[in-house]
Amino acid sequence: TGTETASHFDALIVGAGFSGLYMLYRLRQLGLSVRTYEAGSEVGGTWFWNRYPGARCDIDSMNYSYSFSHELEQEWKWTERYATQPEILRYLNHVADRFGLRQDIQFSTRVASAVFNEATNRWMIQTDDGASVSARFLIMATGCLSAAKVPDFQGLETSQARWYHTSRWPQEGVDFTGQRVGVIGTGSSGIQVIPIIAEQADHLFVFQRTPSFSVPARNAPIDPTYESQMKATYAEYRRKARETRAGVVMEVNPKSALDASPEERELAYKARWELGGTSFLTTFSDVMRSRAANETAAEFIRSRIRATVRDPAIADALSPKDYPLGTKRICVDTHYYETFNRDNVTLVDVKSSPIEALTPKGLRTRSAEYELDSIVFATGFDAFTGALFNIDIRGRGNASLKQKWADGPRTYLGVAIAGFPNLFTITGPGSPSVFGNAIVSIEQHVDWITNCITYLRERCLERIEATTEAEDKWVAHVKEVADGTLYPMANSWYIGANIPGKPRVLLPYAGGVGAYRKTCEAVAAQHYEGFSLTRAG
Ligand code: NA7
Repeated sequence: TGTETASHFDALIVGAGFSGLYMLYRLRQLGLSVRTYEAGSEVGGTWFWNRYPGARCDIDSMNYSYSFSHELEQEWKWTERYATQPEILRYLNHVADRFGLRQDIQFSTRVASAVFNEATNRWMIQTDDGASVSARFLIMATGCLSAAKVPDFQGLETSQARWYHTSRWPQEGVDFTGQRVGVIGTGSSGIQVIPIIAEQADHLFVFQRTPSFSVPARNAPIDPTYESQMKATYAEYRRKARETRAGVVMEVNPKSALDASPEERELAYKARWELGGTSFLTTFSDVMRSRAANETAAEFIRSRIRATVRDPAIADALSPKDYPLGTKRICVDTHYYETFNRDNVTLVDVKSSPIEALTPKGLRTRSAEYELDSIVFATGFDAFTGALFNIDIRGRGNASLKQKWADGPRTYLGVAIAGFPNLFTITGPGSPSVFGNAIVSIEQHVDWITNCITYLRERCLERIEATTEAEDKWVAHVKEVADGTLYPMANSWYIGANIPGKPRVLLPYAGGVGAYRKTCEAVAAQHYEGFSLTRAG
């Protein structure tokens, strides 16, 4: 390392969110020279960008946090069951300061291209400010939900309504007081922002194409007894979480929903509904496996919507009917359905009458025009591949990643790609992170990559590359597992259906976080089975 020039690094990390920060921490511990590029002006990634009002995590805060530092997890105090975006951002800033990470991060810098040089086994990286550096290892910590998707409506440039995407929210915030506001989209982001804007705006129009299933968060200040119990048993808790399907210890009822009587089901769903949060999906063992079991849980939620929303036609419009519960990510809300009882809120169905254009006054659907002062796009992300394709990544033989993945992403374990040596993707396509607590998956990938790089350095190996055979097998396995689930039945970002022209492939791995970890560990224990390793020179 000592002989390298200033523009060469042992490792280059793209992104300084949860993944990039921890990756930087681990590689620095190894004594590597590391540069991190971050597009935002601060650390935080997802939690830097998504600063719309109401933004909050849907995994409880004591789980949605790093486990790598005992002191950190003991000393940090979360204030609410579900942390708000500002609180998570404070936490990540604290982590960056506490471990002295900022000095190796260059902010407000985007990576434009990365090209693998086969003669030197190095990545040549160019940034949008024209600088170029090289690195032995290139680690994409670019996030699964970071490339914002704005539908390409006509008139986006000329509309006089101000518009915002939830994940590109102005730092100074937006005051909607006295305004006529439109929100487009009713996924997790829409469901969080809608109740808050409804309280502020003069009138809110909610443009809904597909209704979501949402369960109440039942957010509350953290109970001090719960906090001290968790902190007393944190290590044990984290160990258990790593072995679960979703990275969270939840009580999974082993019983099938179909073996329970209607009364028993009603009681069980009601209990989880009162508890709040995504554990609703594990009320019975087969809610996410059997279409018939799933329908019993879906119908319970519809009954809650009918009980909450006074106008039966609006309740009906808010009730999903076309896809199984959980196959589009379940939402967690505070007073979402109640919001539709307000006089200043109008639900507009844009499935039957799609939005056609933004107009000088607001927006136009096929059947009507809406005068709006502001428009909020809660329209989601080009998940998993969007952020990677925004960088011109070229592997061996100058082959482009975008071309290689034209029919859908191909990875080995979601962490490596044949033809792209020394490149790692943290929580890449084919890995399970988004099916649960992403932090558990992020730490697992970072640890795995750190161990892999250690292994290579100890043996003077300069290059690691997934073999095509291993990659083909993994892609086939991911597909086989996906085909055994209900996920392909919905048009969701999980399956690429929210982006016109994107191949329909289940992007995350549905085999569970615990089982996946075992597979990754076995690969490492078998001296990186499925990879080819090359010595220097
Ligand atoms: P999502 O879950 O992808 O939701 C996007 C929403 O925007 C969804 O309701 C879409 O309807 C809607 N949408 C997208 N394009 C349009 C157009 N052209 N017209 C009308 N409506 C549209 O994104 P989120 O940001 O809410 O959440 C993403 C993840 O972040 C979430 O799952 C959590 O994991 C955190 P559609 O369903 O496609 O009909």
